[in-house]
Amino acid sequence: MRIGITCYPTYGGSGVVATELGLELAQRGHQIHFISYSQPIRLTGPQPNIHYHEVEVSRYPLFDYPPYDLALATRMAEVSELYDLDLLHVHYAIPHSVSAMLARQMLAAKPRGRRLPFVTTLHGTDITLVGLDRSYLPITRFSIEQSDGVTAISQYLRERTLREFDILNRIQVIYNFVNCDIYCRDKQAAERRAEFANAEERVLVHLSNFRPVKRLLDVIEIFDRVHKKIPSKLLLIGDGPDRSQAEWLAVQKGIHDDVVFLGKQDRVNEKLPMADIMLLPSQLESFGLAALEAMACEVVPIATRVGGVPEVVEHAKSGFLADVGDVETMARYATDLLSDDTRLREMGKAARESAQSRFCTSTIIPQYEEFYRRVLGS
Ligand code: GMT
Repeated sequence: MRIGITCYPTYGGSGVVATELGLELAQRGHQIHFISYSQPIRLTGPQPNIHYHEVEVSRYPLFDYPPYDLALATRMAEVSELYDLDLLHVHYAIPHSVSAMLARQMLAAKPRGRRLPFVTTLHGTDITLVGLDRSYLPITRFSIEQSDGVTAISQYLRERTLREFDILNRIQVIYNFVNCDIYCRDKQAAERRAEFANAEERVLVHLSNFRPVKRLLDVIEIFDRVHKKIPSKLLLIGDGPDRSQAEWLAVQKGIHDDVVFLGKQDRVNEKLPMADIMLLPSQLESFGLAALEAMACEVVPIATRVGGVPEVVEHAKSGFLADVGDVETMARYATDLLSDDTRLREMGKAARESAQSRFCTSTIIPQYEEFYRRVLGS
């Protein structure tokens, strides 16, 4: 198939999923065309069957708000025509599904008009935060309803979308995935870990875009409590609005030297296996891709019992779940686990086993291929 993929190319779960999906589909022989305003962060270097088309948004003094959605729609239609795309797959409804809808209309209106179906994958904040804003809700609902196929990355998100958007179309759940051959505890992990921690220290990790929904300050609070009892380091992967507040909190608590801000990383698979535990104390997660990637690397997630996270992390088996803001309980789970080497390794293995058996690429990618075939009516 020839598939156009559009996503936010920046540091965020939906862009990561879209890029990894494109890479996996390309490996299976599909022609993948990424259409976006910059190259997705996990798209590093040239790869067979992968093409990238940049969307240029021209600036004009009149445009206080340059119309990216329109430039995107134009580029989508152009690329679809030039490369004879079978369909467009957009990740994150706003504004991508609106642009895809316009591109579909543009191609249909041509003299020898042709069908260009589009699939929308809902990721989370496009529904739970942004989508419920009154200024976006009607257009988001409309573009979802207009989609030729809609998928959601968890049951939670599917149900919430159906309930709050009162949407008529079918929404299929296709879970996020992880490539367990790439995400694993490789031999080099121990060497890399030695750069940050000595042999007696434990390593905790957090990976996100440091937005308020991730509750980065809770990560520091939890680590502070763990650090008082167990020699340890905290690795923070990512960057975003809450970084400087977190840095200050670490300074106030006197743990700044043991909190390492690694910044945005594109090879997360090389960083995660250095850790023993991942902290994900989010206010809300429709899925929690970071937890899944950690699990594949035998890193035990300690997360909040919110959104779709309980569909990914099984409490006391493949990780631990607690209430939002309950830093005491999360710190206790971490301290207890880090004090028991055998349990820590057993749970790490159970986490990987769960990631492998339920969310591996070999299970999930064929579900997307089947979904596309259905949308194309073949
Ligand atoms: O919150 C983020 O990390 C970014 C956001 C996005 O859409 O880019 O993530 C959402 O999609 C991820 C990939 O499907 C999910 O793993 C996250 O749980 C979801 N975030 C929220 O629901 C807050």
